[in-house]
Amino acid sequence: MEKHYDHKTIESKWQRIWEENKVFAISDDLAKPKYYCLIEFPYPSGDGLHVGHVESHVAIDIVARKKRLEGFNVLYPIGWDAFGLPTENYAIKIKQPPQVVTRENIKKFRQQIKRTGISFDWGREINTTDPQYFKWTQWIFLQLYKNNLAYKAKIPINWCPACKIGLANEEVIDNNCERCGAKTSQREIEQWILRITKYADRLINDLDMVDYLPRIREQQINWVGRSEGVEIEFKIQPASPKLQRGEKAKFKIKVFTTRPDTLFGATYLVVAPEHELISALKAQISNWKEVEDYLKKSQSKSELERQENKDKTGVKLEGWAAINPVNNQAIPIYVADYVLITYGTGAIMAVPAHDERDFAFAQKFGLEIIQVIKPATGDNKTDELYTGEGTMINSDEFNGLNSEAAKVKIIQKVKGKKTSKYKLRDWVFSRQHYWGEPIPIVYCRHCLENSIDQDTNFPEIQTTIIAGLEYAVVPVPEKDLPVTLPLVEKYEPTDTGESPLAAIDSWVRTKCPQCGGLARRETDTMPNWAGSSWYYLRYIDPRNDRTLADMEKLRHWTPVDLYNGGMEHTTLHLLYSRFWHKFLYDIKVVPTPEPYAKRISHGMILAEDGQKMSKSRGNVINPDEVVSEYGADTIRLYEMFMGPYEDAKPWSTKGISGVRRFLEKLWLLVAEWQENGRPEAESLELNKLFHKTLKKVTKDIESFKFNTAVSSMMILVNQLAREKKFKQENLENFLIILSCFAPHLAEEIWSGLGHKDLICRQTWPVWDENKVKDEEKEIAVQVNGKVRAKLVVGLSMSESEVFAKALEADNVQRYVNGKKIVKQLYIPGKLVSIVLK
Ligand code: ANZ
Ligand code: ZN
Repeated sequence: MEKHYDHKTIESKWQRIWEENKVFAISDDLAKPKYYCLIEFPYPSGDGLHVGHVESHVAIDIVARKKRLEGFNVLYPIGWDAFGLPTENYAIKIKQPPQVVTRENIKKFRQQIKRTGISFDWGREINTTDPQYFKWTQWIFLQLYKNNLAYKAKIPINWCPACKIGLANEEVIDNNCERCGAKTSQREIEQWILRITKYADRLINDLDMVDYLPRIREQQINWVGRSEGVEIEFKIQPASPKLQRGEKAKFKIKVFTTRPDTLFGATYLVVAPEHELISALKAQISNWKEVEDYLKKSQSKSELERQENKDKTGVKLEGWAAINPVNNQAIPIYVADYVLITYGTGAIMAVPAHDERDFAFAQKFGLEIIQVIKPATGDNKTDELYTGEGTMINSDEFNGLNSEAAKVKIIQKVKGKKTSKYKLRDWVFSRQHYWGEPIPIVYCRHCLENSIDQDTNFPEIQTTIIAGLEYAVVPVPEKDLPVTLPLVEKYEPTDTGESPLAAIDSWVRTKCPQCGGLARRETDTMPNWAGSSWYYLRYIDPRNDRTLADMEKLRHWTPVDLYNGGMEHTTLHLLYSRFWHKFLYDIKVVPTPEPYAKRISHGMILAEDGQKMSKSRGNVINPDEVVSEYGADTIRLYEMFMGPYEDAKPWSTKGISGVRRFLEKLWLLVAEWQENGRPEAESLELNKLFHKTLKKVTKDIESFKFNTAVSSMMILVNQLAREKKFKQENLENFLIILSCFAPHLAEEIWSGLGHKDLICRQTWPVWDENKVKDEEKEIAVQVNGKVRAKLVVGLSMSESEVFAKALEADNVQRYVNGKKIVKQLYIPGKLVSIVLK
């Protein structure tokens, strides 16, 4: 073996050998246990690969390689999430079709990824912009349409004047466009919308079937935002003269509340500015002009502004009153924009003594505040806001009950209807852009006329209005898919807000698939989320042209066993793809109700200055340069060594040199060991360390603690360098585990030892449990200087492991009890000392 570690030659050599031998293609042997691991497929931007991509690719590569060595049939695929606005904008700028730009970008990404030695099965590469792929994205849309889960509606959308695009709520951050930062406004246009709300309950409940990181799970639940409450009806009547006995109230209104126990404290009622009651009452609203002005003003505000507004605004509907059903009190009605039409029933009973927003409003407008709940313990100040549960007061026959019990009784008394409401809105699915999947719908005037003539024969058809004319909505037949994008000169969005496709007459005009008459195509395209909502299914059967993936294969491979992605888009991507998956499950196209059995996330890699890497800051690290200078094995090992996998961590050039030196040291020591005739007389200590390292790395990979796995391998190598004598068998076992992290170097040394087969085709080594048994000792745990517990710990346990174990001890927990720890100290083998504030 050469003494010089020449990463360039070694790395390209093994990459070529792996590729030529299709080493990472899945096996057809269905008897082998399967393991499907997945990274979020990258968006091939013009900027090329990012060190953040490398981080997650490598981490899951380590898992994939280990699983293969353990005898699993591993699917670890890669593809391209290639539709999207940056490509479209860049294409406009350089006057090249997005198709060409995408092809170039993918080429670059592919090369860059291959240089990092990831064990992807390249034979399954997919690309969301490939018509053979998006044919099935369109097919899924048609199934959604047929199942009444896709509909058109004119709704206010968030409009970005710079991108000229409609944005979903989640793409607007603080009233600014998520993409370009411009201030967004509201616009009403006809949009395709997917009825994700129908799946709201299952999107929460089925989380019990999967293993997601707790914060990811929580975000799913919060986004759906289920709230259990009650609808209560209030009668509406003229403020004066009062209704005569026996005379019926003309109007009723329903409010949604989560606190029916506070009904006696409801001192006014509020409707949202868009509530239909307002126009119904209009004729007898004596201050109509004032009301109308207010409605106009609130129209210009976005939902977010309205929710956040600190200074509550509103106008009383003079001339009307609502009747509180629990005590028949007449209370005033207000219109105020802190109540949203899109939530609950768009109307509330306001309880200023117990709700913060109502409290602020009542104070400003001088409205009555009646306290009806007092804290079960403690003092009782009536002029303060109290939002908790407690004991009922000022509530007639319910006084003295606790508020939980009163809830049930009050609901009974006023015949309230229990119901759940959700924060989740239906998914706005249309985009007015070129570079997306065309929505496979055609609009036909003839079909509309025909259906009117012979209405009995026609199935119920949906209609839509385009430029003032009514059309029948005709889904493109499945046999005519894919609906492809026309190749054109111009991709610029139009000022009218229509998709650039609308300007391409030859494409828009088409034959109606139902009647053969002249019809027009839908010109909106799908959002980026579409292609990524089902791609993991396509990897399983990427070239199938009869169905999106063969059911037998899906039965074998789904669900995905391990799914990794960044924290940023976790919530929506998971929500959308879980929704599609559940729908596909309902129509019996996939065999499981959930797509991903386990989900983890990696932390962001920051620049050396601790900031987010960005072109404008000029602090971006290009992985290509690092690979050239230090080698793929070094960048792989380094990124795993940087810190805990889920944490954000800054790049360090010093750190990467250190990792490179570690590999050089290992290389050299093996070369010298061979030169010296492979002396095998290892010490007992070293022998134990081999076994401990095997165990530690195995366990660490299984719990995604890659950084500590690397450091324990470093400790072993230091010991090898010191002792210089070790058994070949132990060295080889170590090389096998190292091959997950630094696969090129491991293959090269392995073959240098005389092996003809590949290291990545070996078997994961086992350790001797007798040799890893740790010496144990009893230590004392002190809290504020007093011994509170005794604890048995392993002497090799790390400080943080010992602290964690100490804090778990019952008696320690009792004393700590949520208090702030100001200092903790561990004297190995003796004592833990915890100092509380
Ligand atoms: C009376 C009440 C008394 C309320 C009280 C709260 C506390 P979550 O938990 O988010 O579902 N609400 C209902 N619909 C609304 C709308 N369209 N716009 C703004 N606010 C609305 O919140 C439910 C509570 O939010 C409801 O319960 C209602 O106020 C308000 F001490 O009713 B509550
Ligand atoms: Zn037709």
